[in-house]
Amino acid sequence: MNRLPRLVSVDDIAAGVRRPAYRPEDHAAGIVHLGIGAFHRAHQAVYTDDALAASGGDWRIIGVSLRGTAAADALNPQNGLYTLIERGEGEASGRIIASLDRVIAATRKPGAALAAMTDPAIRIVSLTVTEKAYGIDRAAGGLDESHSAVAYDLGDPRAPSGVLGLLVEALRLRREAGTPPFTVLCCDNLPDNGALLRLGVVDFASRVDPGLAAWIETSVAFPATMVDRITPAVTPAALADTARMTGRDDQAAIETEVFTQWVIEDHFPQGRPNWEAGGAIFVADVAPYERMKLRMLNGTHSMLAYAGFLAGHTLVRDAMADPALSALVTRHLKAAAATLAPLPGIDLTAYAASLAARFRNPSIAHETYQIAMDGTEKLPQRLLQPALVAMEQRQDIRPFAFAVACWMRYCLGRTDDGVAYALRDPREQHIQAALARVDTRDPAAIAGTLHALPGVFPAP
Ligand code: CS2
Repeated sequence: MNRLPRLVSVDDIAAGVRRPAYRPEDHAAGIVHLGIGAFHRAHQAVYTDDALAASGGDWRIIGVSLRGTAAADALNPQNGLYTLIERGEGEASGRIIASLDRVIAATRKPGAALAAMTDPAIRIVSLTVTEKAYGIDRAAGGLDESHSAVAYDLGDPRAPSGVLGLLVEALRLRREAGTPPFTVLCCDNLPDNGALLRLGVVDFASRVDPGLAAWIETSVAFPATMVDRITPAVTPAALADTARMTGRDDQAAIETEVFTQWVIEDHFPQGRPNWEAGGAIFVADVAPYERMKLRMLNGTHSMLAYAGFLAGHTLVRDAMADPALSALVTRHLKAAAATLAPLPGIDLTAYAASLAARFRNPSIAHETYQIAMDGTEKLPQRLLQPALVAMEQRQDIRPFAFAVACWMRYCLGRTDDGVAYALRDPREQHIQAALARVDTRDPAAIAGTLHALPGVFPAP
């Protein structure tokens, strides 16, 4: 097949694909986003696209890749444009997103991320960098000095490359220049994500300059958010579909489900886009929504990912087609819901049913192996915290115990047929070394060893 021309302009798209209702070049950037992966492009960038169309403003996004260069190489030649494919029942729909201004590959251009973050035009720095990138010790409530990026940046705080180091240095430079601070918007699946990131940033700053730490505490806003949209890693098949749909070669296309949700604490001293236009909900306290999503969606997702992967299912939808696994999903959703306080206006039974339907979505190919990644970073908020609540409330904890047991079995790194796989967890080496010392046919020995991993399980 001849190569199609590359997507470079909102004007040359096939009919049937939705175009932005604004001219991208009319809007300057107001947001820097760290971690410009599939999820950001399927979620916050889409709300911003809706906000620009509805209310205008200088709110386009400068994306930053902290590790790779693939996003920059895919998006910059396309002027930041990409296709969003939404898949639900019926036909998939395509839409061009124009809220992204450009992408900085931080490893290629040291200093470029800081330059963008210190530009007075930037009023929000948002993040989707995954749980493991922060370097915050959640059990101790402060900096994790053993985290490689944290250790490195503490050694050379003026030339940072990690998340906390970049935020602190950018805020230091803004303070020095008399530029108002940006609002820091954490969009990762972490409990109390705003407060948690604030804790990490302030603790890092206190090692560099206590005056700066005090200024951050009083002057910088860290609103909490709950983000939700199931977005699988992009596949070559999705890119081929996009080409058929748009008539353009788009190397940055994203496919996602139709459902999307964003609940945000409304605390943006330097202003914000009109994200309500995309359906975002602003509330005073995000925590109950976040707990609901982490325990019901993400906790059940993790259980299904481990159990499904071990049972030989590559995709979530195939695992859901297995009656035994789907019964476990129903059981887990019910147990997780029972740990939550009632939320006005939310029917948890209906929410559970909608989650099961989303997991079953036949047009979304979400890999169990993708969700299984980084278990030590995910288990605490998804499974262990609700298990503690269930224990306190004298509810059945077996669904949580089962899910944790599946993770433990997964940690052995070998299927029942003896096929080895990589754990893909920041503590992978630690887990492997610890398990190498025990008899892996002895469940109590495995459980004891994994319980002893520092900072994962709550203290007895
Ligand atoms: C998933 C999430 O990969 C995972 O761990 O549970 O990415 C999930 O798909 C999203 O949080 C949905 O909003």
